Amino acid sequence: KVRITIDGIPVEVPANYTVLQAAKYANIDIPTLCYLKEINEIGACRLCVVEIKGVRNLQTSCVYPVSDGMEIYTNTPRVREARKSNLELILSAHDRSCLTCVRSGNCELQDLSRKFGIDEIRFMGENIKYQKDESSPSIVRDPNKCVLCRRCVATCNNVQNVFAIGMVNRGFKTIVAPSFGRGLNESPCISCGQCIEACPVGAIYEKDHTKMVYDALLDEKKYVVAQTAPAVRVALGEEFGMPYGSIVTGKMVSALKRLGFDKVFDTDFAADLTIIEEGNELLKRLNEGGKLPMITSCSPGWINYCERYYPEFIDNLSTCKSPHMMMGAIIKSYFAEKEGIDPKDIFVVSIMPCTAKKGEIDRPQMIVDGMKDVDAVLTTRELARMIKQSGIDFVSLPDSEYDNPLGESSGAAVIFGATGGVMEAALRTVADIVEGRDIENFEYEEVRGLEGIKEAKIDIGGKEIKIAVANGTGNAKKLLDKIKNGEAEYHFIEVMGCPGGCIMGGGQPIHNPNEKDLVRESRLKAIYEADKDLPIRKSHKNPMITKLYEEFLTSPLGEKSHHLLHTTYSK
Ligand code: HC1
Repeated sequence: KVRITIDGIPVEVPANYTVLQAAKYANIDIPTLCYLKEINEIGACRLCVVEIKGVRNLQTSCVYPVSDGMEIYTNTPRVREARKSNLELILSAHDRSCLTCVRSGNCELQDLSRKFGIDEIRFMGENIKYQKDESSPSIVRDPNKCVLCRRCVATCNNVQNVFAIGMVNRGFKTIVAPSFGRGLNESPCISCGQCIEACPVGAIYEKDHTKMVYDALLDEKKYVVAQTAPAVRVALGEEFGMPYGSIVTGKMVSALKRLGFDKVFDTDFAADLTIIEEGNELLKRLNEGGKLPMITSCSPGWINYCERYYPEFIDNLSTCKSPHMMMGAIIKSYFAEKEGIDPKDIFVVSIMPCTAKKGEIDRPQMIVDGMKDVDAVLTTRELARMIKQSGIDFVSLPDSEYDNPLGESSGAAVIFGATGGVMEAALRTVADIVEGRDIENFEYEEVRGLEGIKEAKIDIGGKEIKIAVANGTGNAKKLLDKIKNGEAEYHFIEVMGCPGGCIMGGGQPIHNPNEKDLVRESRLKAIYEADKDLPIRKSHKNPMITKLYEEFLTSPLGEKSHHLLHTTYSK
């Protein structure tokens, strides 16, 4: 520990702290823009400058280490003037069309400008006009809004290990972009959207599908069906000022009905269906000598990563489509048949915490009988925007139930939204099938929590099953490298593309990323509470799933399942 003073207040802090950490500890607020805890600590924006006694120049507190006896001043006229000038310099080169910006009202730069009382900008920046990059099916890049903080670059490279974007050109011409002037679609981008969550401004955002959905809702010939992902229900409320991790399932269903959807189904139903198909696929591979370890396939960011970086593991991927794609296929076959609707008139909208799902719906391998399973994907943020635009008072909405026959689901399906959830859901079912009984002890604590990689050995019917769970593609890389190097062996692996799983997907409400830990833990807790609240907590106990097999699919991994619910990948 070292003893220091900050603005005259004596504090004792660990010797490895930076000045910024020490100030936070002393409840003194220092503004930051480029700083992203443990991910991007580079002192680039210079908004966090402080005065240190005996040191001539102002120092960036996010990278300056404390030392014993240090006297720090965070609020002198010199500090205030320097921060204001630095902010004005950033603003001078920024496209300040805030009124039409997707992040207006939730922009760190806007907040800082207000906080610093910026009423004029004294500098003339080099305002080069760049074209937006709209080449990706999921993500739009607008270099005019970029403040060069590098938070997206550090997240893409250091957290996700994707290396899709970097700093290109020099001086005033510097921008964040894929290399060689390429569009995101030609880069290794996996569409996970973690860059969006890291961006302090509106320089990266999801591709808009709201217009397409409004058009479908207005089209009298279209039968418009919504389905909602597990993780949306524990985050949507945040867009309306509700506490992190509020469970708003019933209000969300009410809002979708008010928006005019003909039916509101639950992707969780299809998560249960996925467990039946994937559980049986695992047992088949274990018993008949198929490719192991089997790796889950529900996260399209992860699938993109595997195809681009680890094609040698493609045969390890489960052939199951992700739950929302299975749901689309079932809506356009089973449900259409039952209701006597021409599937070509059905428009399926997935409400997802994910940006990669926007690209997943266009995969040619997913087309069934010439039709897309899902027609549009709205992120949690886009749905919130539609609700606000429609004048719906979300917080005071009553709860509504999902429609049936595709609205009933188990607790096992809800936990899909958190890292380890798909694994636990699969174990709940596979163990029951193998042991031929209703196992009471079905909460697998070993696979819960936010550790980047979790490993366990589970006894199922006297056989030891080695499992692993990775969240975030950076962790998936570490796990796959271990397997490749012969350092580890598993039977079954869950990979989710985003750190924390879908609860932290690239389509979720954006908060200051330095509050990420609290957000993640709150949503995680909510997911397991939602599981506990449900009367049925194992996928194979969902009566609507049993009915679906009886009335339509006949058997897991059967002919119809293969046609509708399974897919292939590109090497
Ligand atoms: Fe997910 Fe999934 S859990 S991938 O994280 O398997 O996006 O929530 O919808 O499809 O069910 C996301 C979440 C989601 C699918 C399911």
